[in-house]
Amino acid sequence: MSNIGSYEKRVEDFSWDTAREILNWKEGELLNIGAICSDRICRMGRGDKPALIWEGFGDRRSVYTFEDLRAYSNGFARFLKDLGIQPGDRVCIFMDKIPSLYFSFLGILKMGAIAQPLFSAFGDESLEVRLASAGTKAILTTSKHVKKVRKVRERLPELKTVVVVEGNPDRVREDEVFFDVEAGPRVDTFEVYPSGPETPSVLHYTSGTTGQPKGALHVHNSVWGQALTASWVLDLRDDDVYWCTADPGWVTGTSYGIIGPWSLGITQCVLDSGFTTSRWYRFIQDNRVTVWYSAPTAIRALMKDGDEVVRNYDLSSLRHLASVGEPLNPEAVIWSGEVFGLKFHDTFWQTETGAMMICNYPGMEIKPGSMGKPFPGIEATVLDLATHEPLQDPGKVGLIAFRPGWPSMFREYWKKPDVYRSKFVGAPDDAMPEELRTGGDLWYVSGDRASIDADGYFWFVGRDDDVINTGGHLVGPFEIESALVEHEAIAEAAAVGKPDEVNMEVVKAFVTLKPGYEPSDELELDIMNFIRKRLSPLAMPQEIEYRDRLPKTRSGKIVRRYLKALEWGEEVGDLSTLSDE
Ligand code: 6R9
Repeated sequence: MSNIGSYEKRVEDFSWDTAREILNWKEGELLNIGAICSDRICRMGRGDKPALIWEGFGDRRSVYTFEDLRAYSNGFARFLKDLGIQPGDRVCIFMDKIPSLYFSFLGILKMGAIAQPLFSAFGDESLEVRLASAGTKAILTTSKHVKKVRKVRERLPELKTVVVVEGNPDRVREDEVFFDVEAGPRVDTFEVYPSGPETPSVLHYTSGTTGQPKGALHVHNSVWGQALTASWVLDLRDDDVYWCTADPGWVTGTSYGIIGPWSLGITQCVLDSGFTTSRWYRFIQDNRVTVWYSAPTAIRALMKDGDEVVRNYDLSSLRHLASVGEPLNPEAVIWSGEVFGLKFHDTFWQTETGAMMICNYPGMEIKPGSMGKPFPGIEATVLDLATHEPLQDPGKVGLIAFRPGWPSMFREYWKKPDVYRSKFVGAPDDAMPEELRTGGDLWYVSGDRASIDADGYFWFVGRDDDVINTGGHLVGPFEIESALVEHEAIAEAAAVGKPDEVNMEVVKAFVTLKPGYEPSDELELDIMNFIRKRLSPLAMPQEIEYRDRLPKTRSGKIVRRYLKALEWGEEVGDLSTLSDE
């Protein structure tokens, strides 16, 4: 029997109190994610249980118990407090998936600051934009990545402290601090910050179509959504060994690579080495992984390497598989059923939603290609593209929307109240704050299109904007275009997603050159590297097309929509009619 049991019954009887019951959490108890994921598990007598099984490149392997997690997160909390970090300050975590990432994440929350995880493959420009926006006070990084911080530090007056948590202490500069939590004395007691449900916890940057990335701010109350979905969708149980393949630089890696599983006291494992099919299968085999949460791009890459290699490993420990981040194609669901004897269960959610929203549940029939049904307690619909009225007819395509008020909903875009407001429709502006808590008549509009079939299953259609989804990672075209026009040869640029067999989409750039520059393969490589270093390997265009001019609206805005339609072989319409709508 799965944790969820009957989906219909859970929908009928739903209350978020069930999350508190599962954790045995009583009203009046401390609500701090850092403590809930470590101290609380120890207090319940499970301190000796492995919390983190970590493997890196080569043969590096460590196992940490919940007691270790408690002591090392205390270590970070105490250290940051002694440095003068205040509750509410933003503390960035900029490192690979090393154990200190996990310890410091909980430590930051324990001392009341806001954790701002950033993907370690980000280049200096991606880093700078996000640190400047958040007014980040301190950054935790490693010798491997500190160079990128040094490059931008003088342009970030609010960034007071740079901490190197792993690497060579002798190479740390005078204006930086070295802190190796495992080398120091164990910190057995730390007075955890008395956060409440609405105390900010995590700040995740996510890309939109226009402007630079926005910081989605979450609060400690999110834990109820993350814990309950981890229990009912991932079906996590006490004796599981769980593997979430996502990096905590992205929301899946925090909501389901830290908070959800550890709030339930589940053992999880982390693989901090690049992707190869054999390494992944060996990791599952050696650690006897039972529940595996991954992404369509990874599944397609495994598929490409064939069925033969699967038979070289003993993957019989696996009992439940789930996926997130991009449309999960029916072939991948069917393939996994054949080779693993288990179907991947698709889940749909966003940085903004903080937890799973539309899912396939253990025990419910999977329709391959469908994202499943709304999580119990979540009111979901599709809205008419023009009128924003909920659509009644099955199969009609509209905008996926959710009734506000679920515990893990983002509470703001950092310092961008107008953009936040613009994500909600259905009520006058002044009704906003109160309605956000109660739901009222408001809908949160996700920015994705879908239809709902007669059985209530949701079918993903596509994004409603120009954001590029490459291998489950969102990249904003504006950020890429801004970086492109900083290249000496480029006059104008447009970035769009182009279809890709494994990654679903990859970035393609259309550029016009400044006088005196000629298109060449060499220039193309130079531009690609320029973006890879400044932004990230994900944002790097896989193809650059030189053009004499770019399609524009009458007022001179570049029309990405047109270029994208060309790439996808869709109807492009008559350019002369383009207006500024
Ligand atoms: C958790 C996460 C969110 C966007 C979302 C949508 C796409 C996520 C999906 C999916 C189709 C799924 N997306 N899950 N598309 N099927 N099951 O990925 O958060 O990085 O904010 O991305 O990803 O476009 O709006 P985030």
